[in-house]
Amino acid sequence: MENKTVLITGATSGIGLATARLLGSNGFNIIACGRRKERLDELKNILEKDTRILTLEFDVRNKNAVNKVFNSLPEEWKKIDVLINNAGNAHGLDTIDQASLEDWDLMIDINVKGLLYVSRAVIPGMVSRKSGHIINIGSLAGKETYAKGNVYCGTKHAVDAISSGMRKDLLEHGIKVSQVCPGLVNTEFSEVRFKGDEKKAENVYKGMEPLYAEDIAEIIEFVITRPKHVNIADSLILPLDQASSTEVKRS
Ligand code: NDP
Ligand code: 8X3
Repeated sequence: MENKTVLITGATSGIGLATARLLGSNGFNIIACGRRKERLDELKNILEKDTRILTLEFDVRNKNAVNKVFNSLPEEWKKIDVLINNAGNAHGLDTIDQASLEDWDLMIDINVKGLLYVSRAVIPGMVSRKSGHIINIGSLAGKETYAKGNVYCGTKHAVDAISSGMRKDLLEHGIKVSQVCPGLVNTEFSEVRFKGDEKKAENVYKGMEPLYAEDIAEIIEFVITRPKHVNIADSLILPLDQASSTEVKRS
């Protein structure tokens, strides 16, 4: 049987990188996306020993760039079987009266509009083939809110609603839509949120064992490899040390 082609946004670090490495080493064809070219090149060097890999360098916020990239995909890469909408970050952790408008723009533009631009470019091909699988990376922050998480939580609640709406729109076309929602995962996420402040980033995971990117990659692989009639519509994955956004057991 022909190997499936999986497109992963945000494949240069954290959950996206671990997923590309796991799926690539298990024979899936990989389209790895991100802005950091050197990291995409590095991933390509590693994975091309095991599988076929195409790297695409673009910013998901740039509607024109997204359209250009997808309109000029090489013929043999046009059939995308699985889309993993993973690119995203939190920017800042501030109260609603003090947060920066730039941070809000970044989160809304990347986590919501970027996900939509890529989806809109990929889904019509799935519709015409009457098959495909979209996996949106949501968050515990899309199921509840926490102080100072205002707009990040808002974007992840939007991913939750968009995932559910997508599933309804794509039902008649035989396309699966799944959402994978992690709690605390130790990636570059907190470094990005705190704009490179390593001390603040480390404190997020202090005295507790968070999830690792590889844990979520394994869940994503499980979601993708279910039988044709089974769709894992939603999933919430927490570390043992976390019960909610605000209830974390620390030593
Ligand atoms: P990382 O910071 O490690 O990875 C983020 C990825 O997103 C990078 O590959 C980055 O690539 C990409 N990205 C960011 N901005 C853009 C952009 N404008 N255009 C294209 N790509 C972009 O974080 P995680 O792996 O933790 O995050 C992945 C997803 O998981 C996110 O959606 C996040 O919200 C979600 N999540 C994370 C949790 C956590 O605790 N870590 C928990 C729950 C959900 P590059 O910079 O090269 O463009
Ligand atoms: C990332 C997890 O709790 O930092 O989505 O918002 S959290």
